Parts: sequence; C-alpha cells; structure tokens
Amino acid sequence: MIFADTARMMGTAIRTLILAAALLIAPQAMAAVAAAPVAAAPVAAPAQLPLADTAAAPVVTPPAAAEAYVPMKPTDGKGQPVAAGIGFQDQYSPTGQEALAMHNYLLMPVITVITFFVLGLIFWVIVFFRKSVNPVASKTSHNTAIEIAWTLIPVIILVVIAVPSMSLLAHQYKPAPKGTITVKATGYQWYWGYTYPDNGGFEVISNILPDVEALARGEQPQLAADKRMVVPAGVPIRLQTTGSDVIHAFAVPSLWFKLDAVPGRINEKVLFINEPGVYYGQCSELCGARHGYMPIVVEALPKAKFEAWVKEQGGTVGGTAATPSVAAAPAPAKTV
Ligand SMILES: [Cu+2]
Repeated sequence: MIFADTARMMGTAIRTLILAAALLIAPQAMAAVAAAPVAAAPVAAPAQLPLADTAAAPVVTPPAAAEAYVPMKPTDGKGQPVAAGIGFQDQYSPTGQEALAMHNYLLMPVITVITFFVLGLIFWVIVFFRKSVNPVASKTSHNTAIEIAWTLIPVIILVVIAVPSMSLLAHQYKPAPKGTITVKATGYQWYWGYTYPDNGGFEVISNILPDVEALARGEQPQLAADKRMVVPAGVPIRLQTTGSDVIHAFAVPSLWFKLDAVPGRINEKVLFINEPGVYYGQCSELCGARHGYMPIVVEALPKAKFEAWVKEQGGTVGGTAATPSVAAAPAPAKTV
C-alpha cells in the first residue's frame, strides 16, 4: 500500500516536472506533452481498435465498392456549351443530327444566298439608279417575265425547305415503339425530379451543385447537378414531362430535345441518345426566382450499367421484381 502510494506520488511528481520543463522550452513541446498522457492513459484501448476495425470492414466497404455507381466524367466540348461557341452544339441523337444537317447544308446556304442577293440589288440600285446617273426614272409598271420569276422562285425555295422540314418534324414526334422504358421528368420550383415508372417507380431528385463543387468534379458551373437523369444509350426512351407547380421546360441542346413541362398534363417525346456520355441542359421556361438554377444533367450509360444503376436505386429491371434485395430497402430514402 505504502509502495503503491509512493509510486503514484512519484509518477505525479515526474509528470508535473516534465510539464513544467515543457512550458519553459516551447509551446510546441507543451502541446506534444499535453497530448501524450491522453494517448498513453487508456492502455487497453489500442488493443481493442484493430478488433473493431476487422469486425466493421466486411459489413461496410466491399459491397458498396463492388458495384457502386460513379458519376461519369463529362467530355470536354461534348454535351455542353463551349467557350465562344456561336453555332449549335454537336448533336448526339438521330433527329439532332438530321436537324443540324438541315441547318448547315440547307437553311444556312439559302439564307446566305438570299441575303447577298438582296444586298447586291440594293447596291445596284444605289450605284446605277441614283438621281445623278439616272435623272429620268423608268415608267415601267409591269414585266410579266420578272413577275413570274419572283413568284415562282420563292415558291420553289419554300417547297425545297418544306419537304425535309416536314420529314424532320415527323421524325421528332414519332411515338415511342412498344417495349421502351419510360422516364418522367417533373419540374418543381426549382429543381427536377426523374421518375422511372417501368423500373419500380422510384424518383431521383436533382438539385444544382454549388459552383465550387461543380468545378471540383470537372463540370461547368451552373450546369452540374447532385443527381443525374441516368438513362440507357442506344435505345429509344419515352420521355414524359410534367410540372408540379408552374410551367417548366425540359431542354437539352445537344440531344435536340425541348419539351414543356406543364402542370396537369403529360407531354411525351422520344429521347434517343446515340452513345454514352453526359449531356447538359437547363429549364427553358421562365418559372420563377430560381429558374436559372435548375440544370438538367442526362447521363447515358450502356444498358447493363444502366440496369445496375437502377438496382442500386432500389428499382427493378425488366418489369419484374428483379432484386428486391436487402440493398434495395434503404435506397429510395437516399434518392429523395
Ligand atoms: Cu423551371
């Protein structure tokens, strides 16, 4: 007893001495000594730590890491605006490519030719028919040949434009074939919700990311969202839009897709994405204070990866209750 008491007193005295010395030496040293007793005191604790680690490891890490969905990194210049760009974004859907080709090879040449032709006529008149050169104006009021020409040529131009135009319009509104999956985009003030009625009906709520976080993820500010609308690539998707409060519009320029999201009704259009990638858009109907802060991020994945993502969200694949596994239970809470 006496020995034990003496030992304890000596221990306290030594510790006090060390502390005093440390105070004299340097503040850094003091911090080190102050930390030392904390680490040294629970002698039994370090022995338990590895035990706790090994017990927790198989439960937490491996299942999550095995099939975990990782948001795809966007490709520069693909599916998003480019700096100083003045034309359309590159197109990644069949109708988009058709429309872009029509714009580039039909509309732009016609517009350019007509503009320069009219500009030329104006200059011709200014130069050759000004008062000093042509003091006596012509009294001609009718010229059958010219009148037929300026009626017929515009008609031919309009017909030439109308034929591919109607065909493009028809392609854009072609109903979805049977067996395609449906995705419903709901506009809320001010975020998007993506529902997968053919995959169990879960909804993914998508909010804008702060600029700093967007940049950290390699995405453009104002365009990145925390959750994406994940869809399969290379298959037609029946995309429905609706609004929950006011009119919004679901628009993704690089997929040639724009459809109003109107409360109380469903709009529908086929979305076909040629290849996997990340495609950005924005709400395109003035919908209130934060209208400019509800970006759309569509991530197209190969079908198998899309199905893995669906399961991860707690959804089902192929119309049947594919895997109502343990992992499926907590997922809906995660997505909302
Ligand atoms: Cu909106």
